[in-house]
Amino acid sequence: VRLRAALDLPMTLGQWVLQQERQHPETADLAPLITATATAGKQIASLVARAGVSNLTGLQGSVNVQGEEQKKLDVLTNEVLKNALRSTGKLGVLASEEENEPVSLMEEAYTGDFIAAFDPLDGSSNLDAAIATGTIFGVMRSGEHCLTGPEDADISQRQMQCLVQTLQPGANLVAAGYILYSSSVIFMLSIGHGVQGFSLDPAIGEFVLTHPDVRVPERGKIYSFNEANSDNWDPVLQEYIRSMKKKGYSSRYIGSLVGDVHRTLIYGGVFGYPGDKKNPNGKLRLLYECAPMAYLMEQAGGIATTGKQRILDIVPRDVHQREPFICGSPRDVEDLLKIYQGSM
Ligand code: AHM
Ligand code: MG
Repeated sequence: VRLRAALDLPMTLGQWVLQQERQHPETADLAPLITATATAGKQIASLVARAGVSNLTGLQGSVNVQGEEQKKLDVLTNEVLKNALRSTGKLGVLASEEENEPVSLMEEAYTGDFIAAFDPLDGSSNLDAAIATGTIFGVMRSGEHCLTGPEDADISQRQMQCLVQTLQPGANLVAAGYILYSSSVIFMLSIGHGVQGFSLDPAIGEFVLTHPDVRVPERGKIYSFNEANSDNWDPVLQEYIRSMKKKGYSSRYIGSLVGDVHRTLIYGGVFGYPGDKKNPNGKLRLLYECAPMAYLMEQAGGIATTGKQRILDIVPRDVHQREPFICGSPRDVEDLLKIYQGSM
């Protein structure tokens, strides 16, 4: 009996990928990207865990295109993830929070039939206090022009086609996920057939399936907003939070999107970074923060909205575009949407 129990180990991510290839052959070509992301996740987890020891806390001394001071680990983790993904030969373009413009990989790609957008180390302002951080990513398919191009198109024309294709709505995602660096390292992933969660087993150095078929609870008991901004919120949101307090909800807010969304997926409730008078579009970036999280939330039975529009329907105009973002348990988010509809 003890032997059987010892052999009854959870499935590894590698085994799960092989299983998916059989069950959903149309997803088979995603396998190298998933494997590369998982490997980068393990490398980043190790860098984050050792940040204090290896003098990797603090600022790099540079500013990204959004005017944010880059941390040493923002820059390093961007390289780790970028190199892991480009080594698959599958990417035509990648877009990152830490890159001013999308990066074309057409010249070095083997097939180049995917586009990836990512935030390599989200919540990095929490890092020096050893608070949870995460990696967020989304993958889309690139169109034909990106691969072969019109016969007469030169490489620069094709590259331009590819770059434009970065601006696809979240509804076009074929895979999205996050890796949470916290008391455990958790890889949450969807390739369009629900959400699966894998935990890094330090004993074998592999992600193993610990959260099969994640479903967000229909309703939760937690709301998660940066309430310091509430004086500048619209009256609907202010009323919504007041009603939650009356219903006895608790408040939890880490200020690390991956941690806050992960808790919302597991325990239920609502998380939001809304627009306000000072920042009408909030803070979170559509392409590599809101859209992948919205994809996971919907795949787990939840809702993700700006309050007025489904996140996955928004067509980006810019790689670093921000959008108000509210997501979570269907009943909790519907309560907010009802107040918005009543106010129109
Ligand atoms: P970052 O990508 O520069 O780390 O910023 C995004 C982070 C999210 O993780 C989090 O939800 C949000 O910023 C918190 O912002 P605030 O400190 O304004 O509450
Ligand atoms: Mg971020």
